[in-house]
Amino acid sequence: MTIQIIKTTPFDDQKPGTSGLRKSVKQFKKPDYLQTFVQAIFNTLDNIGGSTLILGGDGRYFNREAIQIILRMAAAAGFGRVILGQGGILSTPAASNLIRKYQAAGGIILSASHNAGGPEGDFGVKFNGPNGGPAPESMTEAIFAASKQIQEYHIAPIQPIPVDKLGSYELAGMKIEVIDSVSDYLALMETIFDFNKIAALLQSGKFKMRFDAMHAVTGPYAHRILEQRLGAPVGTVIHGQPLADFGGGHPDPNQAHAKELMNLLYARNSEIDFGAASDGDGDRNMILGKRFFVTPSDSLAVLAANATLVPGYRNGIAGVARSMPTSQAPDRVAAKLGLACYETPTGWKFFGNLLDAGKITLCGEESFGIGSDHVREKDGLWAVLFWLNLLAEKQDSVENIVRSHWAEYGRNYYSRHDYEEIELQDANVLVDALLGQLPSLAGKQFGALTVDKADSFTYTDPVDGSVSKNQGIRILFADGSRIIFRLSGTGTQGATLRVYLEKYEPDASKHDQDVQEALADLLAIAQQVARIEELTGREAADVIT
Ligand code: VG1
Ligand code: CO
Repeated sequence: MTIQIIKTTPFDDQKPGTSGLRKSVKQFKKPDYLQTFVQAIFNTLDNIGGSTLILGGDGRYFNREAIQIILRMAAAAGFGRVILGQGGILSTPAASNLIRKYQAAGGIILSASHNAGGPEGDFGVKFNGPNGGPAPESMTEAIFAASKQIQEYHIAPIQPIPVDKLGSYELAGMKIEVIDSVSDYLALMETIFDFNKIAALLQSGKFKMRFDAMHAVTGPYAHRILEQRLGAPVGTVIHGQPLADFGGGHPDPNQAHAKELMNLLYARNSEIDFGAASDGDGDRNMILGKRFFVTPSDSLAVLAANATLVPGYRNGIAGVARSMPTSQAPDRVAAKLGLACYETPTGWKFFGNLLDAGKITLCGEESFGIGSDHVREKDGLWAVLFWLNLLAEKQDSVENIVRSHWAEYGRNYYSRHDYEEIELQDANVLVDALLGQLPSLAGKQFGALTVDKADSFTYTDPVDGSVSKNQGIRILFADGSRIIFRLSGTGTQGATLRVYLEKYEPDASKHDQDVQEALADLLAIAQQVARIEELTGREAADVIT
């Protein structure tokens, strides 16, 4: 079959952000837009000939069309085989697992994660390398450079592949295997967790949970694993059917967007003991106890402190890592257990080297993402199973487990305030003004707080020595409190300013404060120093997590 060579002109906006290329569906549907980016990925790969590519997405609008296009381009590029999730569905962690398991050259995951979907929503393309993890910065930069020089792309003629039917197909000499999206992932989870203990808990009749799949990719995974394999009652999984527009919602598992789940757990007479949710592509998680919210930073700390209760980590963990804006709760656990603790920039791609080198076993981000060395992505359902395994072992409530953690390690009050869709220009002025102030901030007094250090975070990768600059502005106080400012790298409209607030409280008699009240003085300092209202017109954040 002849491969078509299509002449094209490059786009100038295909720079991958924190997690792949994310744009509106409208942008992705522009003629040759997707094709140009996919060709740019292929052009930066060596040794494609005969190798395997993993392909799937979170099922959002445009997923199916994009898959047919990418299959034709993969055949033209010379891949020997594509392994495709049935119906074009693969969660991000499941794709990461398949890349590793089948020794693929890499994978393409179609998702804009927690961003809204549908014709008016967003679409995204991520490339993961042979270790199963997001392409490192050196590679995303090479892809961007290639995208600006594309003059043509290569594509096999149209030959629709029946992606809903399991089986093997052929396209222009390339093999396509449509596989069950869940089986390999479920098999991996069975090697890590004590499924018998979790099943006993879920079937005991004394413990009720709800998992909110938010009409995104984890629906099929959660139905299979929680209800069918572990025997949780039918109805445990809510919003379990993936929809192209996620039912109109933001598939973002936080207190603001998982409203229905929050209401179930916070009802005065709630009978639900454990609540969890995941995002569009299945890599994020939110953990709730009865009328109790676990911050992702605390969740990482609790899992690290209790890891040896889980079969997969019985022999202990090598170390932990957290993204810079994530609270320092995990650091305290690492210190006590004598483990190394690394601080990386935001985005999972920075954990890959540490995991590959065996320097860490667990890692996570404040943005509802936690994971381990079992794959090279954060993993929502893995985190939920981890918590279930702990609950089954400890026979205690989520709230008690977290409160006794605080009693032992102290509590890191933590919150993130997002100012969404502000004018790009305003955001840049604000950041420049902040950068300009940094040299004069050290030693400055704000009420009871003294600034110890203020800088723009630079990360030097301890494995390959690569340096990433400008990864967030930090104001560090003498008592360990922190204010961090960052601009989001996943949005598609204007700019989103993220303000991260953290305050450490060792005194157990003060662990019952309202989080926002505990952080009110820090918020006031953040607003004042960054002149947020003056420069953006915003009095308060749009989303607080
Ligand atoms: C956000 C989060 C970051 C996360 C990224 C991708 O990035 O803050 O921690 O790694 O999303 O997550 P940003 O640049 O908007 O702050 V996902 O679930 O969208 O792959
Ligand atoms: Co995600």
